[in-house]
Amino acid sequence: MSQKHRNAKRIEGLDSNVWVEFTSLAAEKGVVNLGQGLPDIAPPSYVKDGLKKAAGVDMMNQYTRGFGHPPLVKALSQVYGKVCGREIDPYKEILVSVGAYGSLFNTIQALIEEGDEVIIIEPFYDCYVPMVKMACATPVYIPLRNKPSDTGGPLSSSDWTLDPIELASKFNSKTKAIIVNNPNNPVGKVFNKNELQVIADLCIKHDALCISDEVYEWLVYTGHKHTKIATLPGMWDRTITVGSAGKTYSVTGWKLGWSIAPAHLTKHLQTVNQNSIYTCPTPLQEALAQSLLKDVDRMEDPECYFNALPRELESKRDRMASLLCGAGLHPLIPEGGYFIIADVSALDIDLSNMKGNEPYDYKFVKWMIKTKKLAAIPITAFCGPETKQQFEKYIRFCFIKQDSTIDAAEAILKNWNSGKS
Ligand code: IK2
Repeated sequence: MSQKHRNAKRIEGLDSNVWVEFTSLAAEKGVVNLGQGLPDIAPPSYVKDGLKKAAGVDMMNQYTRGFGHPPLVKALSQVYGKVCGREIDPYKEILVSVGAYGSLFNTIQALIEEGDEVIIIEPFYDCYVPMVKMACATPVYIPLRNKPSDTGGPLSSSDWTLDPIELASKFNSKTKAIIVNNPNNPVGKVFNKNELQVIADLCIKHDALCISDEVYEWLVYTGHKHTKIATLPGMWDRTITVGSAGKTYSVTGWKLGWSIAPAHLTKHLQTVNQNSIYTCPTPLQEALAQSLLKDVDRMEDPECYFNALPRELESKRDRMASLLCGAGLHPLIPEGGYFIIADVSALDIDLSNMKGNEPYDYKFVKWMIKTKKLAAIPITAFCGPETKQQFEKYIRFCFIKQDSTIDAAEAILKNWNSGKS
């Protein structure tokens, strides 16, 4: 092959992708898909109607401001001004991009470079590592560590914690940033204020940035509270907070995301955005703006979607947990997000005859799709090379699904040991 046809070095080794691989396996006929984080519940009607209305206005079908449609950045500044208890400049401190992916990409391309180290907490949302590598920087991993259950009952994601001494040992003069995903995908951990304070203190001590991926910020279950790390003392100036319309309103196909950060950081993100995607679809941004404006005035109301969705999902979470327990899998009850991970080791399925040098969870999910017609996602897709063994007994199920989809999963899980499924 001609040397000129070779890939650029910065994408070397980044060709495999869990979504590409498992989404196509899960698409096989008859498979119940609890894999990718894709809601099959209906989005709120005012959100869908807003899009119809926006597309009906001629000028809404043309380009809008590159850094974010003005009504949308203004609506975001109102929502997050309330949440953060400070004024947020819609034009200088907010940037709209193509999903949270686009916002993370802008952030990492704009602020991370060769020689930098970026601390990533395992298990992590999978795109962080390739994005850091495409910026020619080095990911430095730290795993959440779990304590065994005293009771033999289900563990909570709050039992998975960072060791503060281990975390401190990862920071040094090359540390440019830490990426925090709160609530975490795939574990569902909601970092409490004390845990965030430990991270914040280290960021301040080492003058590091914090990239806080908060796409599941509204999805927090009873007894837990989401805290924005940007609101801790000394953190606003060094934090880029990332959000997603897809996750906020169950419209993942809209692919609109945003970053919120002080002006001195946002201006660098804007440089990447204007030279890569330039702008996002106007009708979607207009519809999102109108939806946020509807909700900003009723954020305390239980019927506001920000409160109604977690309520609806909490019962789905509990149902999934009990179905998994019934089939002999050991779930970790998530405090937030819409995924539940489960330890499959007690099932003792021998997969040594399966070809390929893959971790156990990859083989298990492939076996489960083929023989049980149930799709999930292997957790080692969310880990660095050193911790694959620690996490290969876990797989992740998505529970933002209609009751009928969960009924279909129930039928499979209830027949798990009968050979009927
Ligand atoms: N950050 C996190 C933590 C995410 O979970 C996602 C979306 N993930 O959904 C796929 C899955 O886990 O099954 C993103 C960022 C990207 O969000 P967006 O769709 O807004 O780009």
